[in-house]
Amino acid sequence: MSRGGSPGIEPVDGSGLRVAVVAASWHQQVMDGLLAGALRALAEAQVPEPAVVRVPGSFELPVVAAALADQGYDAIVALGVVIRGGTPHFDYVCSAATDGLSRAALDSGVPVGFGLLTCDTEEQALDRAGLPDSSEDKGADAANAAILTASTLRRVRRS
Ligand code: DLZ
Repeated sequence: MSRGGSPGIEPVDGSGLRVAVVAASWHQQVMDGLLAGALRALAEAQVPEPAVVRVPGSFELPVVAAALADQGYDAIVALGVVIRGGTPHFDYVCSAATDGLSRAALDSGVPVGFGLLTCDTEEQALDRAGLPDSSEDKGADAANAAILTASTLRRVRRS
């Protein structure tokens, strides 16, 4: 997949932000890469001690993201991977997770970084997981987007 159009987000100063990461557990190798990438990006942005909460599958991401948003976090990073398996499950899980994460962000006003990979094959997901041989690091991208948006919202709400 091309990175064409990606804004190349610069890390922001996250030292004053409370951030929580919610991560699904299906497809362990991919999830290990996504979670490590997100935590690396948060550390580079000086975010102090991000909370990490695991859920079983991507379907469970929204309800926990919404609960974390209600607990006063400034930004949530949601991580998961759904692999198309020739069953309708793929479409149901993807749309439930996507719609639910969007709703959690809009209802709470807390930005949710969208680190949900929806791929045809595990190889595609591994290539985006921020592992040594990957071409993309979607966990880091989601973390950077979440803290950049939290910082933008602070500025907008002060103006
Ligand atoms: C059921 C299911 C399937 C088929 N595939 C995935 C997947 O690829 N990635 C993922 O994160 N979760 C999957 N799940 C599990 C659902 O997200 C959910 O955990 C279960 O349906 C239980 O609610």
